[in-house]
Amino acid sequence: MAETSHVDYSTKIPNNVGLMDDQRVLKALEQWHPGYIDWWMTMGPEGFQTSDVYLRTAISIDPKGWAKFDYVKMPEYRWGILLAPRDEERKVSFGAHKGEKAWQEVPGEYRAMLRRLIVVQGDTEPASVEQQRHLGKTAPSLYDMRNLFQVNVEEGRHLWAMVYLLHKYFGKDGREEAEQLLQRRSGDVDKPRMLGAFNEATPDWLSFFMFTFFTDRDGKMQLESLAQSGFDPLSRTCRFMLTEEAHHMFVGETGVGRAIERTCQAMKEAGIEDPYDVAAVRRLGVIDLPTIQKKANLHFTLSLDLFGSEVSTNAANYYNSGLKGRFQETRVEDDHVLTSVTYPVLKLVDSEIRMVEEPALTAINMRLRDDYVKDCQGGVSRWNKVIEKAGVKFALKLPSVAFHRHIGEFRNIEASPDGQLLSQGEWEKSKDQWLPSKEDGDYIESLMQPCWERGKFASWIAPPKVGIDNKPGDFEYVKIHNG
Ligand code: BYC
Ligand code: FE
Ligand code: FE
Repeated sequence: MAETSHVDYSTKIPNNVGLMDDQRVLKALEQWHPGYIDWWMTMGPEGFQTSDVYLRTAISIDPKGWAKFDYVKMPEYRWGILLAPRDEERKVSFGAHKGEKAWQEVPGEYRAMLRRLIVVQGDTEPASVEQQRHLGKTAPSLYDMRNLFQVNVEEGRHLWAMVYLLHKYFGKDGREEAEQLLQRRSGDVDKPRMLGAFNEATPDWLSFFMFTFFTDRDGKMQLESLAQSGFDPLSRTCRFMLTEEAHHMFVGETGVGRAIERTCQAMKEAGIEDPYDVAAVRRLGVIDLPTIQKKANLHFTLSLDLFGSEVSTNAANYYNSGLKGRFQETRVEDDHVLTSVTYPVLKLVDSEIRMVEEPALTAINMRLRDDYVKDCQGGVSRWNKVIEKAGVKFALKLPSVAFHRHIGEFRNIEASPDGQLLSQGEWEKSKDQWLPSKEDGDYIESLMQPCWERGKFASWIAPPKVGIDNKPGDFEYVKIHNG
């Protein structure tokens, strides 16, 4: 085993897993590589494949110095396989195998379940790149364009991370799954991506920022719970992915925050007090706050669906088998077996939304989703500080978890954002107040004018507080060439 913190750049695929000494896996990955590049060229960022982009590349797993910044053409990005360091003493920390040594090989009895988890995780990564591929053309600045591409190449690396596990630990069926990951397409009716939210469009930059805030945050929560896995290689790869994930959520939170800041500033300058005077605010070329709320409602609820059903035997099996834990499992104070405890779950009972105690094991998805909602709330509160500081009377709010759902307890009912059950007629009448309407979409689209001059930003978004890698405000984050 040549597993070190040193990253080997001598193979085509940078890695710290000793690929040079593992010819079988190296060969399999080298065979997969051209298909990946082909996918990247056809489904990756459209129109910028020859541009020089100021990107960070993971070159080490040292938390203090893991990345380096430089201009790279995206197809030449060094997508590598990087696992967090191995802890020889690591134990399974939950479920029926609690206390056993963490597994370095796939436990035979859990092989299918584990493969399924890895494939689902792997499927989301290229899906998001596909969803975002057309956004470069309408980037509101070179800074934002660079952040988009950074997120995209890292999602590409996350696909590599899962494909490595499939090739290394799952033999022939692993190779087949890895191939399928390059075949499915976001939004395709015949071969869609696996999870709902990853087949939705990301039509504009506000959606992109909402997606990286809400949906990449589901990514964070899922990776956190897979990082707890008793299957050590999965745990280690997820731990390293989480280092990158933080930037994706930063892009989302600051992106929405900067749109809010610009709107409030424009309202102040124009003397507009009423945030609900949408027509007046839109005349200023900024996005009115009620529309930002609607976009948040949409992306939050699509992301809630990614947690699966509130009560799920799949989730119970994943946990009990030691494959997928809870958020910060090792810091939770309980028995980590959960066979004799309950957890409160919001359910639909006799046409009412009620809190019901369910066996904690089957409520694992609900628990992770609760932790997710708390994490989202933190960001929403920070956005509200921006609004408050500007002196505008408006506050963003996360809608009820019963609102606009397609998976789980509330999939067959309609509810308002404050959790009132509605008839189909009432829903149809009101839904355009709560979710982006065609008209809202058209307005936002009209704002999506590219702004590619160094140091300049589109009308609807404020500049960031600091540059990437401490670069000055007019830094040329992307040298477009092919413009
Ligand atoms: N859409 O027991 P249930 C990320 C299926 S994001 C479609 O309720 P379970 C990223 C389910 O598969 C993180 N189908 O759910 C972010 C099952 O099907 P089968 C991705 C859905 O299994 C941004 C059936 O319904 N990682 O990394 O407990 C950019 C009943 O399932 C959906 C993971 O998700 C849905 N939303 O939980 C880039 C981690 N929900 O088996 C990247 C791995 C459920 O009956 N995945 N179904 O055919 C899992 O842990 C679980 O599979 C889920 C679902 C949490 C997704
Ligand atoms: Fe990812
Ligand atoms: Fe991400």
